This record gives sequence, C-alpha cells and structure tokens, in this order.
Amino acid sequence: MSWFRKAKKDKKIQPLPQATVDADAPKIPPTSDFPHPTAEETPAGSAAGVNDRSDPSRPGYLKRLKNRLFKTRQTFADGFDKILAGKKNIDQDVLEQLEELLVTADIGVQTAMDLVQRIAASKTASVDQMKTVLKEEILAILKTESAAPSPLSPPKPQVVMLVGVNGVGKTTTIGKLAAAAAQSGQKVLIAAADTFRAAAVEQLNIWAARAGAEIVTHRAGTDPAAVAFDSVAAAMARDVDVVLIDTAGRLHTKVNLMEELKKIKRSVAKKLPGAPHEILLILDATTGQNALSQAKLFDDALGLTGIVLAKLDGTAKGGIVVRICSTLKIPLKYIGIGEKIEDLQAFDAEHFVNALF
Ligand SMILES: Nc1nc2c(ncn2[C@@H]2O[C@H](COP(=O)(O)OP(=O)(O)OP(=O)(O)O)[C@@H](O)[C@H]2O)c(=O)[nH]1
Ligand SMILES: [Mg+2]
Repeated sequence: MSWFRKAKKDKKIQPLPQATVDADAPKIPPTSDFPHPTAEETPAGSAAGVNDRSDPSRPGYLKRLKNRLFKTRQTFADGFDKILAGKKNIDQDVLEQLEELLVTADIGVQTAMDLVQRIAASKTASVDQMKTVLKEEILAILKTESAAPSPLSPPKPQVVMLVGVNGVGKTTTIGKLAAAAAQSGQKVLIAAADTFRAAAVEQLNIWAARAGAEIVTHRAGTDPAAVAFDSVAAAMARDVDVVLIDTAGRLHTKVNLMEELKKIKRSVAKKLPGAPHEILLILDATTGQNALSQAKLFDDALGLTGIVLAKLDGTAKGGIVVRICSTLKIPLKYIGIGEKIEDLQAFDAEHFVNALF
C-alpha cells in the first residue's frame, strides 16, 4: 500500500502539545524517548527518518527489523545451536528437532511438518544448505499472500478503518500510520470513533499532534458511527488525503462490538460510496493462536482488507507471521516493532525471512 509513501520528506514531527492527560490515560512513550537514528538507519536527505523506515526499499529497514526481532532471532539461534551441535550431516534426529524448533517459534504444527518434509525431500546434506532451503521454503509461503497492488489513482480521501480487540495496538498504529502519511506529504485526518473512554480520545489527541494530523472528536459516549460520518464529511470538505478511523476494542465475543463496527462501516459508505477503502485488523503478535481466531471473526463480520501485526518486538515466537500468511487469506500489510511513532514497517517477505536467522 503506497498511500503514505509519496516522496516528500521535509516535514518534522510536531512537538508534543501541553495536553492535560486523564489519570486513566494509557501510557504513551514521550517524544524525547525517540531514539536518534544512526547514520546507517537514516537515508541521506531524510529530515527525521520516520516515514523512511516503514518503506522496505529504504536503507536501514533490515537492520532495524533484525534488531527488533531480537527475541525471535534468539529462539532460532539457540535452537540451531542445540540441534546442530556436533552434527555435520542432516539426519532424522536433526529433522525431528528442527520440526520442534519451528513449532516453538509458533510457525504452526502443520506448516512445520510440511517444511521439514520439503527439507528431507531436497536431500540437503549440509547445515548451511539446510538453512538456505528453509529460508526459501518460508519465503514461498509468505509470498503467496502478498499485498494487493495499490490502485493507480487512489480515491481521495482514502478512508482506512482500524479494528481489533482490546489493547492490541490500534491507537498506537493509527499514530504511526498518521505520522508516516504526514511525513510523505499527505494531509491526514484521524477520526476518534472510540468514544467509550474519555482517555481514548485524549490518547489519540496526543498521537495526532505528534504526527501532524487533524483530528475529529466528539464527546465521550457519542455514537461512534456519527464520529466516523462527520470525519469523512470533514475530510471531503478539507481536501484531506487519508482518513484513519480509530475504533473501540472490547472483546470480540461480544456481538455488540461487531454490530457497532458494521454500523461505522455503513455510515462511512453513506457519506462516501466505496469507503472504507481499507479495513485493517490489528493483531497482537504475542497472543498466538488467539490472534488467528480473532482474524476469522473480524473478517466474517467486516471483510478485512489487511492485517497489521503489532508487538513483534515483544515475542520470541515471531514465526506467527508465517502462520498468519499460511492460514489466513488476508494480506499482512504492516508490522509493529516497538511503541514509538517510527516503529511501523510495511511488511516485506524477503526482508522478514532474512531477519529471522
Ligand atoms: N512493544 C510494542 N508495544 C506496542 C506496539 N504497538 C502498541 N504497543 C503497546 O500496546 C499497548 C496498547 O496499545 P493501544 O494502541 O492503546 O491499543 P488499542 O488497541 O488502541 O487499545 P484499546 O483502545 O484499549 O482497545 C500500549 O502500551 C502500546 O504502547 C508494538 O508494536 N510494540
Ligand atoms: Mg485504542
């Protein structure tokens, strides 16, 4: 998806406003915590290096991904050391332990079995060859569900709705996406359609200010569909490029939430036929199997166009990416690799495989 990757890199992140934060408000990393990019991470000519990092073609992308996948890389490194200690050739024992390692990394039992079978069939003899074949096979799985190409002339405004259960990272992802889009020269408007908690709006206000995005908020308790409708109307009137709709995330087992999200979707379409153009489901990489069942429920209710996998930095089981791509027919579009505004990357299968081991 290239709607935020237009080249214009002259904007800087807005300073944090003097907002009064509700005592209940979720903790947001302060701007001063933003790490200063190293020369290698920041491409020449980049002002702040924020948007650049989300784009897989930029220098520094892989290095950053490798750093943030530290826990998963450790799983593989330790696993390989254990399996291959004192071994020169690939035997049955190695294959069995490899399968166990892949399952430990959350790649999924069936996929782990398939991968090991393919390695056995490839008659791989050396350890190095085994790793190469494994990478090729994983890449083949990841590439089967690559993101659909962006339309040549994207609709304006492009309306993107973000959904997901409690605490998965929806609001944080909105902040990151808004920053990336604003950095690439697009006019962004955020719709605060999580009206259940006053703190949610406050949290979003801070992210919007940081990202340099406009925001439409209503009083707590207002109908979220009305906020979404008004936001799209405002975006149309103000020549906005991208509208990002934040939504509430109460438990997916409550029918109400799905009904409410469907209503938001309908109200947006009423104002702008064809919208929302994207419905992104945010999943928490640390939740394993649960994430997959959430995806099925949300997809059945809303028809998802993509997945954002947040908190990949917080898990040693980053193989969940392979599981998502092999089981779901929904493209994985972005990965969250930290809590800060620049910690979002457009998912790239090749870089991901190279970052694994
Ligand atoms: N380590 C890490 N933490 C993340 C990432 N994305 C979000 N978080 C953290 O996850 C917590 C929840 O994030 P939110 O963005 O508030 O989640 P939400 O889905 O909007 O939550 P609700 O609105 O309560 O449903 C916060 O502490 C974030 O800083 C990520 O990629 N990595
Ligand atoms: Mg939220």
